[in-house]
Amino acid sequence: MFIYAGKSLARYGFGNDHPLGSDRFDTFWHAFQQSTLPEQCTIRTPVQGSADDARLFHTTEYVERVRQLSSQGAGMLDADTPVFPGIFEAALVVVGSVLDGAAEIVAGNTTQAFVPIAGLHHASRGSSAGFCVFNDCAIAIEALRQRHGIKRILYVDIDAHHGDGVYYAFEEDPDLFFIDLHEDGRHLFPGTGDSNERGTGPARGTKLNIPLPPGAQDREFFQHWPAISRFLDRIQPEFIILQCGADCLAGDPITHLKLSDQVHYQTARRLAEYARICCDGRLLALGGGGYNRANIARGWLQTIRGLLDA
Ligand code: ZLS
Ligand code: ZN
Repeated sequence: MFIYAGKSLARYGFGNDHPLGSDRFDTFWHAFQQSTLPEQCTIRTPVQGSADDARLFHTTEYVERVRQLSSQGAGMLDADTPVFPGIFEAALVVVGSVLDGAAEIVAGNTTQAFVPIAGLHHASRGSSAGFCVFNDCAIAIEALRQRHGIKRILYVDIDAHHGDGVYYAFEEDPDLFFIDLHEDGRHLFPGTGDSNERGTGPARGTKLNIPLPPGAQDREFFQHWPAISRFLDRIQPEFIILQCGADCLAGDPITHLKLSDQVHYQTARRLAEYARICCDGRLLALGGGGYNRANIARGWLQTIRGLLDA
């Protein structure tokens, strides 16, 4: 398994007074190095993507707006996403690393890759949202199609927040299979992801939105797995993307789910076992949210363990 790690990835953060602070990568990296996982992983240097990479999904106007604000070094992209000097380059490192991971998997140099900090699932084609400048998940989907000829992709998201940027971009796309377990939108951003949102037109039935009530525990999470297994049984993806946000764990300061890191371990392990059957094990994992420092380390490390144990 490839793990993307290095100072350039750590630059994607909004400082100490913001939930998505600049210390999240270091928290992960410290815990990773204290564990026995490095023996089983290959560390890869983060790669800075290009504006063209971002434009696989985003509009030229939006990419140029981010570049412009970044060089000004201040302002707001949206109410949750402040600008800092170099934010354009920092966001492109996330994108480039995710695209490198996808390309390495497709090339057969590894079957699995993990990119911490990535999984910025709220940005839409023309705008940022909720701490997310470029939607690396959606960019990876477009790259797999446009550059690697891979059409049928499964996207799974266990971040506490609904992956609206991915869902709405591919709502009508019958070849993008989507499973998203999240805290329901009554008290949580972005407010979407109702269970009746199952894809539209030719894509009806290709998406599974599973809202969980505030305070939900592991039992409620695993209760949905028989339905998830039935869904997996009838699709045949060629590639799997897992957004494994750690903000669904008990103790997160901005969400209300009370899950344990067993959800990360089990989700990763089951999907990696499924990947071996349907797509030669090809799975790209993206870190996602997580705002309690101990939880980031636990959720992401358990994801890596689950992937390796499969
Ligand atoms: O999924 O809840 C909101 C939107 C608001 C409340 C906050 N104000 C600032 C804007 C309007 C309704 N936004 C969420 C976004 C959560 C994004 C999650 C990303 C991901 O995990 C993937 C990486 C939100 N929750 C908490 C905050 N924003 C928030 C709390 C505290 C602060 C400080 C810094 C910034 C402004 C004041 C901020 C945001
Ligand atoms: Zn989140």
